[in-house]
Amino acid sequence: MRIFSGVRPTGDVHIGNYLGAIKQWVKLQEKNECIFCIVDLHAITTPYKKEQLQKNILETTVTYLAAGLNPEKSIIFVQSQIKEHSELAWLLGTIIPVGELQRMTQFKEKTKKHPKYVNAGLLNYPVLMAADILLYQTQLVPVGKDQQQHVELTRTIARRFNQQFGKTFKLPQTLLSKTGAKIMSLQNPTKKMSKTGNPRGCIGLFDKPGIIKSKVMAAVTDTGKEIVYNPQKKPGISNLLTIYSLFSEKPIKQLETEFKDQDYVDFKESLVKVLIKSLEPLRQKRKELLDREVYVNEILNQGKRKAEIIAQSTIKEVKKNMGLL
Ligand code: AQP
Repeated sequence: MRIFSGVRPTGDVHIGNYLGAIKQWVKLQEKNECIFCIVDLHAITTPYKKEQLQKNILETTVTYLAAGLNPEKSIIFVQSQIKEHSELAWLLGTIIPVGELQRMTQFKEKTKKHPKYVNAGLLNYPVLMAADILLYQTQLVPVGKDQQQHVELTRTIARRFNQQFGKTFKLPQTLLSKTGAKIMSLQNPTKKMSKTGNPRGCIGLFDKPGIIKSKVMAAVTDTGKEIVYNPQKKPGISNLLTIYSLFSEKPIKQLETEFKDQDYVDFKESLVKVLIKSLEPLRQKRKELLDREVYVNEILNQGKRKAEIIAQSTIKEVKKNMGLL
């Protein structure tokens, strides 16, 4: 299977990004043809600091590698370095009605979050995402739940293009992580954990042990004191159980039994230990990689060279089919 996915270099990658997306990628690269992108053109659709962008791109690349992506098995590159992403986005933009873009949940949410930054790029975000995916004739897109609607729109765009201009694109499918597709904020378990949300609600993949401890111990819990999974009635503890289960690889049912006679504090203390133990190797790896910037940049250069071959071939076909060549 051909697989494509990416992360916006908008800040420190958190355990939601990891459990919802990156952790799956590491497994998928073993048996598939994987392409993973640092989607910087998406990052500039919301407020950002230009002085910080290159640092964020490097950090996101290092995160991919520290989490276990292997450049021998996966193609890793920066979106803006392959101009065909923007070119295809323009072409696809001509076949998608504006109303469909205005209906996208993420557009509405980001518009609310940044009312002074509602730019045409934000509206066109899903078109660029469709271009990212279709450019590589992708079959599977492993993402968190928040991106599912965009992958569905990508399918619609591909189908419409194929009908209008002849069979050109493969129709991609979303691949959602079974339980980690939507990790919630520790401070507000009805909202997703986010890089640019409340920092206290978000555990960074490389947070130091002391920080992990303080965030988990301060996590919002629910009334009552039972450790049971019930996202409607107990969203806080259910979110923590999900995180515990995914890092410890113990089923939630088993955790409920294990913590039957214990209270929230016991449970949180145990979760802190699990998180610190699981994330420590990633923290070490990141430290080593940050000292090897030349090596990391070479991985991106190589990735660009490989991805470009596929991108150029698709764009040629698209332009031919649209009558532009
Ligand atoms: N809370 C989450 N739980 C599970 N998966 C998540 N993802 C994001 N948040 C969660 C998935 O992580 C991948 C990369 O996300 P992104 O960087 O492209 O942008 P995003 O979805 O907008 O993520 P953030 O962290 O909330 O960033 P900001 O604050 O910049 O908007 C995607 O597969 C996403 O589904």
